[in-house]
Parts: sequence; C-alpha cells; structure tokens
Amino acid sequence: MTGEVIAERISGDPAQARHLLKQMLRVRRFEEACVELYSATKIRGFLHVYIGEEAVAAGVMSAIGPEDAVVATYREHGHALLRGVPANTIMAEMCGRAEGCCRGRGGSMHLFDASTRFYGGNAIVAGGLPLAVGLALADRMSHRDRVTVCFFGEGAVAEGEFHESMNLAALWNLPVLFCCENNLYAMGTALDRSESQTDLALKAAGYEVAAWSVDGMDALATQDAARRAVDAIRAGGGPHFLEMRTYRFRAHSMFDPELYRDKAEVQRWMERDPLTQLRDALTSADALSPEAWSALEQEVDAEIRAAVAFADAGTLEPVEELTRFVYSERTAS
Ligand SMILES: Cc1ncc(C[n+]2csc(CCOP(=O)(O)OP(=O)(O)O)c2C)c(N)n1
Ligand SMILES: [Mg+2]
Repeated sequence: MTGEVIAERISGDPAQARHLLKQMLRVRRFEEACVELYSATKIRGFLHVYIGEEAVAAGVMSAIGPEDAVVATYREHGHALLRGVPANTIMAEMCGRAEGCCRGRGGSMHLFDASTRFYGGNAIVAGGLPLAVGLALADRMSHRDRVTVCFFGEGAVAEGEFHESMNLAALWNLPVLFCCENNLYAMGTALDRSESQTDLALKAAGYEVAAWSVDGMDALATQDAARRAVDAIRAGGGPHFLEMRTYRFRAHSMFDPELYRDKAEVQRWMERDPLTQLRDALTSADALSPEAWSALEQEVDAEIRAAVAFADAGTLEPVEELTRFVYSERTAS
C-alpha cells in the first residue's frame, strides 16, 4: 500500500489498525522472550521464530471467526497466540511443562489446541496442507459454513503434498485459504535457486485456485487480502491462495549460522519492519500518542511476563506418565 492509502485506511478505522499493531507486538515480545528462555536452556530442542513476519498472522487471523480452523507450521507460536490460545499455556508448552497446551509433549513445533480450532503446529514441510484440505472436506460434507486457513512456507511448493492439496481443493471446491508465507528462503536455500517458477501465485492458478500476491510486511494489506479471500470462499468461490511476500529477520532456527544471505539484504528488509511501519503510520495519522504506545507496550510486556512466570512455575510430568496417551484411553462404559 502507498502512504496515502495507508493513511486513508487508518483514518477510516484507527481502532482496527491499533488492534493489528497490538497483535504484532504480542507476537514480537512473546518470541523475544522465547529466545531468552532458549539461551537459558529453559526451552529445549528446536526453536524457529517468526520475527519480521508478524503482519501475515496478524492480518489473516483478524479476518476469520472462532468457528473457522487454522493449520500452521513449526514457526507457529504467533499463529497460536493470535488464534486465542492463551500465552500462558503456549509458553508452558514451549518449556515442556505439564500445564502446556499439549501437556509439554509437543513443544515449540507442535502447539495444538482443539478448543480454538488450532490444528497445529507441524514439523513436516507441507504436512499441514492435506490436513487443511481434510478439515475443509469434513466441513463441506457436514454442511458447516467454515473456512480452514492453512499457513505454510514457500519451501512447501517443492513438495508433492502442495500439488496434491491444490488439485483436490480446487477439484472439490473446498473452503480453504492457502496462505503461503514467502520469506524467500527454505532453511539456507533461496527460492530462485530451487524453483524455475518463482511467481508462486501462478503455481496455484495452474490448479484453478484463485491466487494473488500480497505485501506481507503490511498488516493492513494482509488483512484486506484475507478478508477478500475469506468472503469469496464463504460465498462458494472455492479455495484461494495468497502469496504473502515477507522476510524473517532472524536465522532459520537457533542453529543457523546464516551463511546464505548477506547482512545488507537483511538490513533492507528490517527497514520495512511491519511493526514500526504501522506504529509510525498511526503516529503520523495522529491515531497513536506516545502515551498510548507506551501503555500498549506495558500491557503486552505484562502479558508476556506473566506467561514466563506461569511456565517457570509449571511442573514436569512424572516419569510414570511417560507412556500415557501412546494409545487412546478407554473410559469404562
Ligand atoms: C518433508 C520435510 N523435508 C525437509 C524438512 C527439513 N526442513 C525443515 S524446515 C525446512 C525449510 C522450510 O522452509 P519454508 O517452507 O520456506 O518455511 P520457513 O522455514 O521459511 O518458514 C526444511 C527443508 C522437513 N521438516 N520436512
Ligand atoms: Mg521460507
């Protein structure tokens, strides 16, 4: 969006723009805390942060309702948080605590919460796409007016599951919003080194899926695009695909020396930080005073501090429980 369009959008609905800013700030601060906890070895295993990409989840989540479903990847802490999974139970899960949303058995990559219809967290690249198609098929067959949103990285387009999912979703006219978070790299592999066609919307269009690209660094643009797509899906328009052009500011995971991209490129994208862009635009539109911003920061910091304290005070499941849930538990009839 141009500066004028942003100003117009903000003045049309400043509360909505402030809401998006707050949601992005919640994700940013949550993950900064995760990085600290990781360094303190309180979070173990892999950790993939979403810092820089927050405008995608913030915009899209604001365009769906509680009856809809969400499927995401291993870079999903922000998606879970903005879907409505409480920060406390996500943080406890990250720290392997029994109070976590999966009793500490899933960890960072496998957050899951059926009560908010957040169907994971998936460590397999493209693994979420067929799940999303299945959820949407179930909704269609049960005549439920719901949309399933599926987030995945651009690395997924190299997988067979991507192509199978696009094909079946289009063939059966299923209510799925495919939301491709194109941050240009799949671990250390740049998109243009691995794909002959780098216009990802064209790949989806090849399956008769309505598709277009969006500035993924602009939360107002991602929200607009998602609303448009979700409205069309609800009206029976079948699956839609949004290529969200974004960038991760940090390494792929905590174990990545980042030898595949230069610092100047990272710097250029950081100048388009979705959070500071929207904060500055709100400030210039006189829709966010310094006091209001600082109150927002305090409110978010308090939420994250409480989540860390909750996780810290959590318990580990006893060893005797280790094999519980390997098989489903039958209740006596
Ligand atoms: C099927 C499969 N192949 C390989 C991997 C190893 N792997 C983990 S993350 C990743 C890169 C995925 O990149 P992308 O889909 O662009 O998501 P991003 O990490 O950029 O968000 C790969 C190849 C995996 N998890 N699953
Ligand atoms: Mg990627």
